[in-house]
Amino acid sequence: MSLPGTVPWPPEFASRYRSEGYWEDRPIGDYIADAAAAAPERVAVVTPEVRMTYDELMSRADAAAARLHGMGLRPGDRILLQLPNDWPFIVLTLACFRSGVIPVMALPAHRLHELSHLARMAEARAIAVPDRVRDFDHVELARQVAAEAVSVETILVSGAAPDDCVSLADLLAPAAADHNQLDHAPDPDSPACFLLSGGTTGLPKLIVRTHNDYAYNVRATASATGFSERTVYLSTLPASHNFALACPGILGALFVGGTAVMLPSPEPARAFETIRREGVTVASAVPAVAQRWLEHQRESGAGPMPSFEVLQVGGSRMPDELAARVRPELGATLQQVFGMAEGLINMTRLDDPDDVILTTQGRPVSPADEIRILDDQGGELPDDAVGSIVTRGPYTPRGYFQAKEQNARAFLDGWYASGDLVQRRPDGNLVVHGRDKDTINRGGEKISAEEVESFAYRIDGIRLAAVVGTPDPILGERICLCVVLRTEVTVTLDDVRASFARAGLAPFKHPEQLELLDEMPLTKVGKVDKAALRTRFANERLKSPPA
Ligand code: OOB
Repeated sequence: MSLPGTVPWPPEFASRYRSEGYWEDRPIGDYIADAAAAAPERVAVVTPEVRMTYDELMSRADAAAARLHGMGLRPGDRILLQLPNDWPFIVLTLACFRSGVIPVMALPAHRLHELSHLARMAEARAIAVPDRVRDFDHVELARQVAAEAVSVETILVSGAAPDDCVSLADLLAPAAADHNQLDHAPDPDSPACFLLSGGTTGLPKLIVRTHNDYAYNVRATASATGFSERTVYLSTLPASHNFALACPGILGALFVGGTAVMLPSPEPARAFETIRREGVTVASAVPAVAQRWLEHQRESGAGPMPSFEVLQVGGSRMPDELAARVRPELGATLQQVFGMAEGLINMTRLDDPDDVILTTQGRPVSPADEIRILDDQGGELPDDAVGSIVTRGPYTPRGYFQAKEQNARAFLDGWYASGDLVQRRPDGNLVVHGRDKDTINRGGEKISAEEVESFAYRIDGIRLAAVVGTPDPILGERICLCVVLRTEVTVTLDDVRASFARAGLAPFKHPEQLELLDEMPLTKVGKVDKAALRTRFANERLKSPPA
């Protein structure tokens, strides 16, 4: 039986995906257990402090799965997971996959507003956080979330756990000799995890990924990226993001018996030192990070990284000039990735000609991915025309969790409309030209304009607010808040940012540019003319450096 609030694939599609071998009817944990059985002593996970073998990884994850069960968490129950890039993220995620408990993949930067919304929407029974990150107290944050979301009964803490919380060090400890293992495996059609949508409307939505579909996502991308047991994958992007988790990412490395290396941030000196020391073969980055890495390599003159074979770049459009520098300056093959947490992943292939690798965002990883490029009226466009992409396939779910209304808008007869404006070349490769959704893509972080606007309206003195992305040389886009004030009040960018922080909105959503207008430009139908705002403020000086 499927979880209430989820949208299954229609039976004819499900049976085709099975018979054609995309869905193998195995829970995700089984793939990793196979890799562990084949080479128990091989290193599975590396962090700055820890090296963990496959044997230890499975022992900890299976013991934790049984302990989760012992705590009363049953298949289908949800845990809101906000853990930094460190080994507890992997062990707890795998324990969930083994037990059927569903991790909800929050980002480390999320704050009270986002986490309490996610906890309520997912009806999470537990929340997992680190004790502190830099000077921020995540335990206190988790307590506030638990106070706002009645379903949350347990706070799991990595690091120093106070008395009212459960220690992740205990929960994730290896099995004792007389340890009982769980005797049931989750249904492969049940949810493995909930990912977060970038969100075009005010509130982020939950994307249900089943064991069958997500395992295939991992296998298909691992094959397109040439993953094998000699792969050493470096994750510096948040592990809870689909790109770093499963495209092919950490799970890809663990499916094939390779090694997953994690760092808490993409800071270049440490990333390069790690690439050299651990013999990293593949890393992934958003364009803003790729640019920092290229600058660092130029400035430090640190020399070659012989093991480094592939740099995957995606999350936002990589400028062609940046793409052209990857191979000559870093010595790695560039793989462009145009993907989405909602499913469809496009990749350039490692042996593609330069023209494809440097100027396109690749093609679908599965022969069963279907794509249409539509005009404004919903008619299908021929190759080379730019239009809105819609897609369906064996790892693109048919709807968000408990979201009838949004599903009616985002899924057209089962086709997911991502809101991206795309051109399909006759050779099948896609070029992303922009988007027709009201979001800002700030260095790969997706921000809903509507959500930021709703927080601006909480500020006394702001009569009208509109949020647009304006060009930023590093991040691609930054957040520009355009407001019409009430008469005789002033509001500064600092006021806005302080108010957003007090309201508990994640820092990456705080405006970086404030424009005061006498009146809001409107389109002929009376909507805010965002295109006009974008053009008008595109060249304004940056009023505050990006955080
Ligand atoms: C990845 O996933 P999300 O869910 O954070 O964001 C998806 C959206 C896409 O709809 C598109 O607007 C944008 O991010 N995007 C790109 C892009 N890759 C993603 N826009 C232009 N060029 C690209 N290469 O961002 C994501 C998920 C899995 C793998 C890679 C990225």
